[in-house]
Amino acid sequence: MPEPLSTESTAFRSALDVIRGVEPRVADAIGQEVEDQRASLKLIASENYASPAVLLAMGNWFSDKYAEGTIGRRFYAGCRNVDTVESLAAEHAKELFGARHAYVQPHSGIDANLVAFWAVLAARVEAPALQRAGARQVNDLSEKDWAELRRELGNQRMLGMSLDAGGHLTHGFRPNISGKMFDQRSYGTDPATGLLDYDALRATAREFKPLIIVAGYSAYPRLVNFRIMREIADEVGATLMVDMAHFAGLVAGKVLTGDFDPVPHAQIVTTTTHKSLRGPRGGMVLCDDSLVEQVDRGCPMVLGGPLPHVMAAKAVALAEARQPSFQDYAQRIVDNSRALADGLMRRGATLVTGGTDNHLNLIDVATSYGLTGRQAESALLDSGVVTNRNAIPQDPNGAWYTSGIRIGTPALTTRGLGTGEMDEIAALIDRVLTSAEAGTTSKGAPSKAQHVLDEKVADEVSRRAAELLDGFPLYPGIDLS
Ligand code: DSN
Repeated sequence: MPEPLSTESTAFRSALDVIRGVEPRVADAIGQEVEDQRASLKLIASENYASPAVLLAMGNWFSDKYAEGTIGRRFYAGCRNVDTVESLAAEHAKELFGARHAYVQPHSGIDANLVAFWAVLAARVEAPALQRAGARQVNDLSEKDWAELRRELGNQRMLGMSLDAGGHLTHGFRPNISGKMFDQRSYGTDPATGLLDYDALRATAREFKPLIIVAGYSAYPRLVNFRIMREIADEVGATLMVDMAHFAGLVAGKVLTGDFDPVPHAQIVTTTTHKSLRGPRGGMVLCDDSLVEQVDRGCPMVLGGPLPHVMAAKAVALAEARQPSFQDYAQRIVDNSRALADGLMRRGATLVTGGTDNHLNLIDVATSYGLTGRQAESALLDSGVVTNRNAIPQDPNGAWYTSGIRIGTPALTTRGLGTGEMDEIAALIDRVLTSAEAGTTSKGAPSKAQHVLDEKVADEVSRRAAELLDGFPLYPGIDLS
């Protein structure tokens, strides 16, 4: 007798059947996506696999509801069920992170950062201006006072981690809206060690006197001491904002505690919910008591209508992250990351900072293998290993071609791979990158984009990667065939 189908298989099969009845190509693409993910050795540091419960919480009638405003104070009627899921998500977030306040509406990391920037501007620039003018709100200001306030809002300074040291575009860089809003200056890492240079940061902060210091990164493989960051911020009168999008799962899982947990130290903390935290695609803001009112104005200040179906999924994911097993997961992410670092370095690779303390590694592929990041990324992809290129400090190849490959362990750790498999993955990466060579353009000139890789190597590594993955099936309880 055939085995009965699991509840999860039945749920996803039925959902796909319903979709197939309207637009079969969408159902096919969804089915193909899970097949592709199952077949991919995913080392992208910002990706993960959400649980079936998180995925299912997103596909429902909450998607139909407008709910601008906050819990119990909406611009639309009929929001009691949205209030329920938003309150649950916020309560779980507060408990999980020990935060005074949680705002779970942001749709993404950039949205969460915009909410945070405008909250700080509202508290520190707008509120004093209103008080000086004896006005309760901006509509009460004279044209002259309003023009003056707008000038002041646009004339503030931000200090953020430089992009090539691992910072993020949304931390005040010109191509992003944050760079157009703020006069930004960057802090970097010590060229000798690759580690954050707090003394240099302090000196820059004293001289530049920013309104906001942003800490947090998307490609720095070490810990940040948030106690020192807060000391520096306090000394120069800045608000400390931490973007923990990459490492929120390590904070939730109590791997990052004390000086390395941003929540007790920063006035405001932003995150995405879909990276190491393993929730649905979305964002979140945590803050202390000083910014609650301003953070809660995120929608409609800078956010479009909240996505209640995603807030429902955030509540489920945050409930999962409060389980003891999540702490074990978070520790395994870091153990795996260290094992990958050791395996690569033992085979001769140079890693930025000489290793890792978190979920990611940054391989200097120019020094190690004579390749650009772009060439290394493509050679690895040819061999079934999915990574992304990333700039390294003082990158000679710039932000497009880069000299680095960023690799992260949250996704493969969710799949169950452990330190033994990481050593084998290090061997596969090293095999590909020692075999790959820089290619040439169609006119025979040296190219930073093209690479040459023996097909036999690509096939051999792809085969071994597939065998490795076969031992750790993704969503083993779900059969769509
Ligand atoms: N896209 C995220 C990352 O890969 O780090 C950040 O924007």
